[in-house]
Amino acid sequence: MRAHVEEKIAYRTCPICEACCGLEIRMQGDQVAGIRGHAADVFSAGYVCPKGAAVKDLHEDPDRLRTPLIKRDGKFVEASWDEAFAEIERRLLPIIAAHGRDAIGLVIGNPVVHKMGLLLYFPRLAKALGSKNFFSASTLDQMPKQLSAGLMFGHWLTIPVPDIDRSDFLLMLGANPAVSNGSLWTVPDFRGRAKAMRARGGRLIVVDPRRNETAAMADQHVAIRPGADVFFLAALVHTLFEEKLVMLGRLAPHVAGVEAVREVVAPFAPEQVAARCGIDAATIRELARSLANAERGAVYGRLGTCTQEYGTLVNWLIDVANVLAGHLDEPGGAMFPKAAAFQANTMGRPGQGRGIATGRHRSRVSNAPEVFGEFPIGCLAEEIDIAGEGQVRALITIAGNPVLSAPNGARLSAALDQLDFMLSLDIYLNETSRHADVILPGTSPLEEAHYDVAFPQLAHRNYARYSKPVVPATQPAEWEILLRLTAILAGGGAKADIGALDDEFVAEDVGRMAGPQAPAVLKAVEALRGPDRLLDLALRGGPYGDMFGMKPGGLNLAKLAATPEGIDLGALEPLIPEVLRTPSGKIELAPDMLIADMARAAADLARPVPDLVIVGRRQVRSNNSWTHNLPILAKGPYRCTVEVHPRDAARHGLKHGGRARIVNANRAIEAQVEITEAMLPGVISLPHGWGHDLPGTRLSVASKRPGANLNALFDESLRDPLSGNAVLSGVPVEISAAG
Ligand SMILES: Nc1nc2c(c(=O)[nH]1)N[C@H]1C(S)=C(S)[C@@H](COP(=O)(O)OP(=O)(O)OC[C@H]3O[C@@H](n4cnc5c(=O)[nH]c(N)nc54)[C@H](O)[C@@H]3O)O[C@H]1N2
Ligand SMILES: Nc1nc2c(c(=O)[nH]1)N[C@H]1C(S)=C(S)[C@@H](COP(=O)(O)OP(=O)(O)OC[C@H]3O[C@@H](n4cnc5c(=O)[nH]c(N)nc54)[C@H](O)[C@@H]3O)O[C@H]1N2
Ligand code: SF4
Ligand SMILES: [Mo]
Repeated sequence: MRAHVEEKIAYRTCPICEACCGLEIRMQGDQVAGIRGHAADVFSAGYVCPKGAAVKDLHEDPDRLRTPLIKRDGKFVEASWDEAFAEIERRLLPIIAAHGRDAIGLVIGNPVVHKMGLLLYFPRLAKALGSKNFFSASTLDQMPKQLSAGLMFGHWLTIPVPDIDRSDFLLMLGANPAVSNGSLWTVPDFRGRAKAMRARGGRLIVVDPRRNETAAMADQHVAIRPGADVFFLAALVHTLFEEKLVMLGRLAPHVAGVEAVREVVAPFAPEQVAARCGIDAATIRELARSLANAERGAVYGRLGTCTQEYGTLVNWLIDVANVLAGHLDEPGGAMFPKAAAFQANTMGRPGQGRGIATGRHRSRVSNAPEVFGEFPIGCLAEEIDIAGEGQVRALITIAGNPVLSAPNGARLSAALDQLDFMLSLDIYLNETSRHADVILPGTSPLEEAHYDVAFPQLAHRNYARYSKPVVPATQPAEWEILLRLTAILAGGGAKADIGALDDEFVAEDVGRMAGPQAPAVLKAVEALRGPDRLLDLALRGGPYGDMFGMKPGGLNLAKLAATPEGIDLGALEPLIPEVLRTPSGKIELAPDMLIADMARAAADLARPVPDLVIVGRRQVRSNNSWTHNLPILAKGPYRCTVEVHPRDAARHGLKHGGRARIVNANRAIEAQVEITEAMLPGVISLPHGWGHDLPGTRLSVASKRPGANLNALFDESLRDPLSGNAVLSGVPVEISAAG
């Protein structure tokens, strides 16, 4: 007879992508019986994708690490937490003593932003480490947008997002939210919202070299040559000026640099760029007119606009177009969220700030400028494998898999093997962590509380939501692991009292922020520890907060925790000028760095179009490099296919379902061919994050269908020089039938 197990329902924000859907989790005792969308969730209203349900598989995955591993004589052996921390201290500190702090590199991966404990505590570790060799997935992803937004609006995270529910015109470049569910734009159920917009008579236009799933549901697909967005947008902005469509409206007194923009786009008439873009001039002009004439519209660009040589320029021109067409900070246009907690643009003096700077220090080998405190991740391998003063000799990775997710993993793999010591905080023994000397297991997302620290700053509607842990902890929380590492790096030792260290840090933070009120503020949160305490502080002192009792009815953690469906904080509202943090207090439409970089683009306009280039794509049942081990997502049709237009297939002798060899200089991979009209001729597409056939991993499901690693084709030194972002798109390749 089976013992009676109690059923209960728990709620947890999905930890996988930026849509941040609310999950409803049916529990039988400590077992997950099923997961679906939380219908009463104020933000996602029951929407989920197949990855949400896969959180069950993630929680249960037998390959997910549950004990620390230490490599002894080339083999991983299980170790206790005490042994693992002692080993880290024993190995790491002598390297710092002999070679200084820059000898330790730090790599932060994408899942960090989806876990409250990791996101709030890695900065403490980074600070204690004090190394300039800091790298993250940001330079494989969104750094160009952060840089352009930082220069224009004064803060790295003051990024406008389309107010889709009130919009009637959306021009989208290099994004596929119908599959990705949105990025730098937290918008659960994009499809539903886009359909509603179209039903209202609105127009969705997708500019992309692939007729992607979003283009397939759009009013218009404009097929652009990869990497030509800078020319397309310069021509669009040119047209706004030429046809007298510029309307600054309410923003006029808050915008600087309009004339400089007019001058710099002058050479880019639509007729001049049409050939390079593969888009005729009439279409560009029509889009400019439609954008300007739209009552409520926005231009939005995402990953495909960042992973190219002119990423920062493209992302800047997107917002230039929003400003000039009168859509920035207008309802139904591109607006700024106002997050309930943790956001610098709701702190300090409204309307003015220090702005941002880059290049405060440079990387040792390539002299790449620091951007937002980071070096380009493309520089990681050379910082390790090129000997010399200041070389990286040890590495800490936190939820990152750069061997697959960054270009030229082969060089990086070889470099990782040369390290004196490597530590990974990860849930898997995978392509990157296999190189570590110590792996500390991350937690199942169901074991820890959660608040979306980053995404409300990018959400199409203001909201706040908190999830309690769903199951009891079976190991130290990730924030505790990070604090212990912080203690080790700060010299406090592996056995430090991390509770006391946490108290010290919080007292310091509060002292800085609350001045004479600090003791009362600390008293107000004295019952809390860890991320919860930081969250309560941030909520209560934030723009909707209860001000520690001074504003009764305001937000605090207790109130949020009692509301698992979340609290809706309303539609986005105009925030200019208060959101600005530029030194001038204006929107800087023409930052010097960007105006100067336009010369690089201009010189490139006549470059001949390569015969064949490759771009990436995302798929509903896959998330970057780490969900291929989850059975529910791994099943079904084979996915790591190279999409090829029929014309290219014919000219290269490729057969549907056959194998192709894809070559870039001396790098080659093989992939299964999928012939489709979705591709622009001359462009092929392969998803990234695959290539699970490397030895020494523990990914029993993923390794059965390893797929090909797109990034193995790419040169790690190719990047947008301003932001340091890797070029992962539009790279020339050759293709042929494989034997
Ligand atoms: N060619 C090409 N390359 C790309 C992209 C592309 O479009 N094309 N996209 C880029 C983008 S946008 C991104 S964000 C990067 C992502 O690149 P990475 O930041 O390297 O992220 P992932 O590949 O998702 O790997 C995540 C790692 O975190 C681990 N992990 C997962 N969950 C947890 C957890 O809860 N705790 C801990 N401690 N670890 C966890 C996983 O096991 C894995 O090792 O890839 C980039 N690479
Ligand atoms: N299912 C799923 N969802 C995800 C992820 C995932 O791996 N799987 N990853 C998450 C992450 S980390 C991120 S950052 C987001 C990214 O989410 P999105 O920004 O929506 O990125 P993608 O879906 O990769 O779509 C990028 C598009 O850019 C196009 N493109 C490529 N090169 C160019 C170019 O030069 N110009 C133009 N105009 N277009 C180009 C590609 O064809 C593709 O359609 O997705 C997140 N959501
Ligand atoms: S769209 Fe899917 S993966 Fe993304 S948060 Fe929602 S359920 Fe999770
Ligand atoms: Mo990303």
